[in-house]
Amino acid sequence: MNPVPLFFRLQTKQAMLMEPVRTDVLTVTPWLAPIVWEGTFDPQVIDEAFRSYNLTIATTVFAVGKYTCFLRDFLESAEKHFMVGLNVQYYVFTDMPSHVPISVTLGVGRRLNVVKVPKFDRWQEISLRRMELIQTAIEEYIHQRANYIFCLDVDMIFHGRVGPEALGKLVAAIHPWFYWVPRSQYPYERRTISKAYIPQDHGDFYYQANIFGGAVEDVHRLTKTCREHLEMDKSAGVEAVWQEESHLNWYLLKNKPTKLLSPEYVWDDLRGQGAKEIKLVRFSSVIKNKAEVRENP
Ligand code: U5P
Repeated sequence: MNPVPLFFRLQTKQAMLMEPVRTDVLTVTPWLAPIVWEGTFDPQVIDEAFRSYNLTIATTVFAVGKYTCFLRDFLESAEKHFMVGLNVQYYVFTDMPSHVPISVTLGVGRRLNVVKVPKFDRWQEISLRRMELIQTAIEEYIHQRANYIFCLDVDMIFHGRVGPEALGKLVAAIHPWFYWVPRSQYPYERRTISKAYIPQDHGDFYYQANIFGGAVEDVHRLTKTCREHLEMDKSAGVEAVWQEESHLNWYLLKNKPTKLLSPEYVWDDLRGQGAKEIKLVRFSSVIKNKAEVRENP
Protein backbone atom coordinates (compact mmCIF):
# COMPACT_ATOMS: atom_id res chain seq x y z
CA MET A 1 0.00 0.00 0.00
CA ASN A 2 1.32 3.47 -0.82
CA PRO A 3 1.92 5.67 2.24
CA VAL A 4 -0.43 8.65 2.72
CA PRO A 5 1.39 11.76 1.39
CA LEU A 6 2.56 14.11 4.15
CA PHE A 7 0.15 16.82 3.00
CA PHE A 8 -2.88 14.64 3.78
CA ARG A 9 -1.62 13.50 7.16
CA LEU A 10 -2.38 16.87 8.78
CA GLN A 11 -5.96 16.65 10.05
CA THR A 12 -7.54 20.09 10.29
CA LYS A 13 -10.99 21.29 11.23
CA GLN A 14 -13.07 22.23 8.23
CA ALA A 15 -13.82 25.95 7.93
CA MET A 16 -17.56 26.49 7.48
CA LEU A 17 -18.58 29.56 5.56
CA MET A 18 -21.86 29.89 7.45
CA GLU A 19 -20.27 29.41 10.85
CA PRO A 20 -18.09 32.42 11.65
CA VAL A 21 -15.59 31.61 14.39
CA ARG A 22 -15.85 35.00 16.13
CA THR A 23 -19.07 36.95 16.09
CA ASP A 24 -18.19 39.26 19.01
CA VAL A 25 -15.41 41.23 17.31
CA LEU A 26 -14.42 42.65 13.94
CA THR A 27 -12.13 40.17 12.18
CA VAL A 28 -11.57 42.02 8.91
CA THR A 29 -11.06 45.71 8.19
CA PRO A 30 -13.00 47.73 5.59
CA TRP A 31 -9.92 47.38 3.33
CA LEU A 32 -10.02 43.59 3.76
CA ALA A 33 -7.05 43.10 6.05
CA PRO A 34 -7.49 40.36 8.63
CA ILE A 35 -7.57 41.26 12.34
CA VAL A 36 -5.95 38.41 14.22
CA TRP A 37 -7.85 37.18 17.28
CA GLU A 38 -7.77 33.92 19.18
CA GLY A 39 -10.09 31.56 17.34
CA THR A 40 -9.62 33.14 13.90
CA PHE A 41 -6.73 30.89 12.88
CA ASP A 42 -5.57 27.33 13.36
CA PRO A 43 -1.98 27.39 14.71
CA GLN A 44 -1.28 23.97 13.23
CA VAL A 45 -2.31 25.09 9.74
CA ILE A 46 -0.30 28.32 10.06
CA ASP A 47 2.83 26.53 11.29
CA GLU A 48 2.58 23.94 8.53
CA ALA A 49 2.12 26.67 5.88
CA PHE A 50 5.21 28.57 7.01
CA ARG A 51 7.47 25.61 7.84
CA SER A 52 9.00 25.18 4.41
CA TYR A 53 9.89 28.85 3.87
CA ASN A 54 12.87 28.93 6.27
CA LEU A 55 12.08 32.53 7.19
CA THR A 56 14.22 34.82 9.30
CA ILE A 57 12.55 37.42 11.49
CA ALA A 58 14.67 40.36 12.63
CA THR A 59 13.44 41.62 15.99
CA THR A 60 14.54 45.01 17.25
CA VAL A 61 14.26 46.00 20.86
CA PHE A 62 15.62 49.10 22.60
CA ALA A 63 16.93 48.85 26.15
CA VAL A 64 18.53 52.14 27.01
CA GLY A 65 19.47 53.24 30.52
CA LYS A 66 17.58 51.46 33.25
CA TYR A 67 15.36 49.66 30.74
CA THR A 68 18.03 46.94 30.45
CA CYS A 69 16.37 45.47 33.57
CA PHE A 70 13.47 44.30 31.38
CA LEU A 71 15.63 42.38 28.92
CA ARG A 72 15.92 39.04 30.68
CA ASP A 73 12.17 38.47 31.12
CA PHE A 74 11.52 39.81 27.64
CA LEU A 75 14.01 37.44 26.00
CA GLU A 76 13.18 34.39 28.12
CA SER A 77 9.48 34.77 27.41
CA ALA A 78 10.16 35.43 23.70
CA GLU A 79 12.07 32.17 23.51
CA LYS A 80 8.99 30.35 24.79
CA HIS A 81 6.36 32.08 22.66
CA PHE A 82 7.69 34.34 19.88
CA MET A 83 8.02 32.86 16.39
CA VAL A 84 8.94 29.49 17.83
CA GLY A 85 10.49 27.24 15.19
CA LEU A 86 11.52 30.15 12.95
CA ASN A 87 14.89 31.86 12.68
CA VAL A 88 14.95 34.94 14.86
CA GLN A 89 17.71 37.53 14.92
CA TYR A 90 17.29 39.75 17.96
CA TYR A 91 18.87 43.19 17.71
CA VAL A 92 19.17 44.75 21.15
CA PHE A 93 19.90 48.48 20.89
CA THR A 94 21.49 49.63 24.12
CA ASP A 95 23.93 52.10 25.59
CA MET A 96 25.05 49.43 28.07
CA PRO A 97 26.08 46.27 26.20
CA SER A 98 27.50 44.75 29.39
CA HIS A 99 23.97 44.70 30.87
CA VAL A 100 22.56 42.52 28.10
CA PRO A 101 21.80 39.06 29.55
CA ILE A 102 23.75 37.04 27.01
CA SER A 103 23.30 33.93 29.18
CA VAL A 104 19.67 33.54 28.06
CA THR A 105 19.45 30.21 26.25
CA LEU A 106 18.30 30.65 22.67
CA GLY A 107 16.68 28.02 20.48
CA VAL A 108 18.11 26.66 17.25
CA GLY A 109 18.30 29.32 14.52
CA ARG A 110 17.98 32.19 16.98
CA ARG A 111 20.66 34.75 17.73
CA LEU A 112 21.20 37.79 19.88
CA ASN A 113 22.99 40.79 18.38
CA VAL A 114 23.90 43.81 20.48
CA VAL A 115 23.94 47.25 18.84
CA LYS A 116 25.54 50.07 20.81
CA VAL A 117 23.62 53.35 20.81
CA PRO A 118 24.33 56.61 22.63
CA LYS A 119 22.72 57.41 25.94
CA PHE A 120 19.80 59.76 25.43
CA ASP A 121 19.07 62.64 27.79
CA ARG A 122 15.29 62.41 27.78
CA TRP A 123 13.07 59.32 27.50
CA GLN A 124 11.17 61.07 24.70
CA GLU A 125 14.45 61.20 22.75
CA ILE A 126 14.47 57.39 22.47
CA SER A 127 11.01 57.43 20.99
CA LEU A 128 12.12 60.18 18.61
CA ARG A 129 15.29 58.36 17.48
CA ARG A 130 14.05 54.77 17.24
CA MET A 131 12.73 55.12 13.69
CA GLU A 132 16.02 56.53 12.48
CA LEU A 133 18.07 53.79 14.16
CA ILE A 134 15.86 51.03 12.81
CA GLN A 135 15.96 52.56 9.32
CA THR A 136 19.74 52.66 9.39
CA ALA A 137 20.01 49.11 10.73
CA ILE A 138 17.73 47.84 7.94
CA GLU A 139 19.87 49.59 5.31
CA GLU A 140 23.19 48.47 6.75
CA TYR A 141 22.58 44.81 7.56
CA ILE A 142 19.03 43.68 8.31
CA HIS A 143 17.94 43.81 4.65
CA GLN A 144 20.46 41.09 3.82
CA ARG A 145 19.72 38.91 6.80
CA ALA A 146 15.94 38.83 7.27
CA ASN A 147 12.63 38.45 5.44
CA TYR A 148 10.49 40.11 8.08
CA ILE A 149 11.13 42.51 10.92
CA PHE A 150 9.29 43.18 14.16
CA CYS A 151 10.01 46.24 16.30
CA LEU A 152 9.11 45.66 19.94
CA ASP A 153 9.15 47.50 23.23
CA VAL A 154 11.26 45.88 25.92
CA ASP A 155 9.08 46.42 28.98
CA MET A 156 6.84 43.63 27.74
CA ILE A 157 6.41 39.92 28.37
CA PHE A 158 5.14 37.16 26.12
CA HIS A 159 2.50 34.98 27.76
CA GLY A 160 1.14 33.16 24.74
CA ARG A 161 1.88 32.32 21.17
CA VAL A 162 2.93 35.11 18.80
CA GLY A 163 3.73 33.08 15.72
CA PRO A 164 3.73 33.38 11.94
CA GLU A 165 0.02 34.24 12.00
CA ALA A 166 1.36 37.72 12.85
CA LEU A 167 3.46 37.97 9.68
CA GLY A 168 2.39 40.17 6.81
CA LYS A 169 3.65 42.96 4.56
CA LEU A 170 2.72 45.69 7.03
CA VAL A 171 1.54 44.72 10.49
CA ALA A 172 0.26 46.88 13.33
CA ALA A 173 -1.41 46.21 16.66
CA ILE A 174 -4.56 47.84 18.00
CA HIS A 175 -4.01 49.75 21.24
CA PRO A 176 -5.64 48.07 24.27
CA TRP A 177 -7.04 51.32 25.68
CA PHE A 178 -8.84 52.82 22.67
CA TYR A 179 -10.53 50.09 20.67
CA TRP A 180 -14.07 50.87 21.79
CA VAL A 181 -14.02 54.67 21.51
CA PRO A 182 -15.00 56.90 18.57
CA ARG A 183 -12.02 58.03 16.50
CA SER A 184 -12.54 61.63 17.54
CA GLN A 185 -11.29 60.49 20.95
CA TYR A 186 -8.14 58.73 19.71
CA PRO A 187 -5.01 60.44 21.05
CA TYR A 188 -3.82 61.32 17.53
CA GLU A 189 -1.79 64.47 17.02
CA ARG A 190 -4.39 67.22 16.48
CA ARG A 191 -2.19 70.24 15.80
CA THR A 192 -1.94 71.07 12.11
CA ILE A 193 1.65 72.25 12.56
CA SER A 194 2.82 68.64 13.07
CA LYS A 195 3.39 66.19 10.21
CA ALA A 196 1.50 63.65 12.34
CA TYR A 197 -1.71 65.72 12.23
CA ILE A 198 -4.93 63.77 11.82
CA PRO A 199 -8.26 65.62 11.77
CA GLN A 200 -10.98 64.75 14.28
CA ASP A 201 -13.19 62.98 11.72
CA HIS A 202 -10.48 60.73 10.26
CA GLY A 203 -8.84 57.51 11.39
CA ASP A 204 -9.28 53.75 11.32
CA PHE A 205 -7.87 52.38 14.56
CA TYR A 206 -5.43 53.70 17.13
CA TYR A 207 -2.28 51.60 16.87
CA GLN A 208 0.25 51.15 19.64
CA ALA A 209 3.94 51.53 18.79
CA ASN A 210 4.97 48.74 21.21
CA ILE A 211 4.80 46.26 18.33
CA PHE A 212 4.82 46.82 14.59
CA GLY A 213 6.46 45.02 11.75
CA GLY A 214 6.19 43.46 8.34
CA ALA A 215 8.30 42.66 5.33
CA VAL A 216 11.70 44.32 5.63
CA GLU A 217 11.19 46.67 2.69
CA ASP A 218 7.75 47.80 3.91
CA VAL A 219 9.03 48.52 7.40
CA HIS A 220 11.98 50.35 5.85
CA ARG A 221 9.56 52.65 4.02
CA LEU A 222 7.62 53.19 7.25
CA THR A 223 10.67 54.01 9.38
CA LYS A 224 12.14 56.28 6.68
CA THR A 225 8.91 58.27 6.34
CA CYS A 226 8.38 58.54 10.10
CA ARG A 227 11.98 59.59 10.58
CA GLU A 228 11.65 62.31 7.93
CA HIS A 229 8.45 63.55 9.53
CA LEU A 230 9.98 63.51 13.01
CA GLU A 231 12.86 65.59 11.67
CA MET A 232 10.53 68.06 9.93
CA ASP A 233 8.62 68.47 13.19
CA LYS A 234 11.86 69.03 15.04
CA SER A 235 12.88 71.77 12.60
CA ALA A 236 9.48 73.38 13.13
CA GLY A 237 10.01 73.20 16.90
CA VAL A 238 7.17 70.75 17.45
CA GLU A 239 7.07 67.34 19.12
CA ALA A 240 4.01 65.19 18.36
CA VAL A 241 1.89 64.33 21.37
CA TRP A 242 3.00 60.67 21.48
CA GLN A 243 6.27 61.11 19.57
CA GLU A 244 6.87 58.20 17.14
CA GLU A 245 3.49 56.62 17.94
CA SER A 246 1.74 59.71 16.55
CA HIS A 247 3.78 59.48 13.35
CA LEU A 248 3.21 55.74 13.13
CA ASN A 249 -0.55 56.34 13.32
CA TRP A 250 -0.35 58.95 10.59
CA TYR A 251 1.64 56.58 8.37
CA LEU A 252 -0.76 53.69 8.93
CA LEU A 253 -3.74 55.83 8.08
CA LYS A 254 -2.18 56.68 4.71
CA ASN A 255 -0.62 53.24 4.18
CA LYS A 256 -3.11 50.68 5.41
CA PRO A 257 -1.63 47.74 7.28
CA THR A 258 -2.14 44.42 5.50
CA LYS A 259 -2.65 42.61 8.80
CA LEU A 260 -3.83 43.91 12.15
CA LEU A 261 -3.09 42.31 15.48
CA SER A 262 -5.88 42.46 18.03
CA PRO A 263 -5.10 43.86 21.49
CA GLU A 264 -4.26 40.26 22.53
CA TYR A 265 -0.89 41.04 20.95
CA VAL A 266 -0.29 44.27 22.85
CA TRP A 267 -2.16 44.03 26.10
CA ASP A 268 -1.47 46.26 29.09
CA ASP A 269 -1.21 44.60 32.50
CA LEU A 270 -2.72 47.78 33.94
CA ARG A 271 -5.99 46.83 32.20
CA GLY A 272 -5.93 43.57 34.14
CA GLN A 273 -8.11 40.63 33.15
CA GLY A 274 -11.79 40.38 32.47
CA ALA A 275 -12.23 41.97 29.03
CA LYS A 276 -14.45 39.23 27.63
CA GLU A 277 -13.28 39.71 24.03
CA ILE A 278 -9.69 38.95 25.08
CA LYS A 279 -9.55 35.16 25.16
CA LEU A 280 -5.79 35.03 25.43
CA VAL A 281 -3.22 37.65 26.41
CA ARG A 282 -0.18 36.96 24.25
CA PHE A 283 2.13 39.92 24.82
CA SER A 284 1.65 42.61 27.42
CA SER A 285 3.28 45.70 28.93
CA VAL A 286 4.51 45.12 32.44
CA ILE A 287 3.46 47.52 35.16
CA LYS A 288 6.43 49.76 35.86
CA ASN A 289 7.31 52.74 37.99
CA LYS A 290 7.98 55.26 35.20
CA ALA A 291 9.69 57.70 37.54
CA GLU A 292 12.15 54.97 38.52
CA VAL A 293 13.12 53.64 35.08
CA ARG A 294 12.86 56.61 32.73
CA GLU A 295 15.59 59.17 32.12
CA ASN A 296 14.40 62.62 33.22
CA PRO A 297 10.75 61.63 33.67
N1 U5P B 1 13.07 52.97 26.28
C1 U5P B 1 14.35 52.70 26.77
N2 U5P B 1 14.83 53.48 27.77
C2 U5P B 1 14.14 54.51 28.32
C3 U5P B 1 12.83 54.77 27.83
C4 U5P B 1 12.34 53.97 26.81
O1 U5P B 1 15.01 51.79 26.30
O2 U5P B 1 14.66 55.19 29.24
C5 U5P B 1 12.56 52.15 25.16
C6 U5P B 1 12.15 50.75 25.61
O3 U5P B 1 12.30 49.86 24.54
C7 U5P B 1 10.68 50.92 25.92
C8 U5P B 1 10.27 51.89 24.81
O4 U5P B 1 10.00 49.70 25.90
O5 U5P B 1 11.40 52.75 24.63
C9 U5P B 1 9.02 52.70 25.09
O6 U5P B 1 9.18 53.40 26.29
P1 U5P B 1 8.00 53.61 27.33
O7 U5P B 1 7.02 54.46 26.65
O8 U5P B 1 7.46 52.22 27.60
O9 U5P B 1 8.62 54.21 28.54
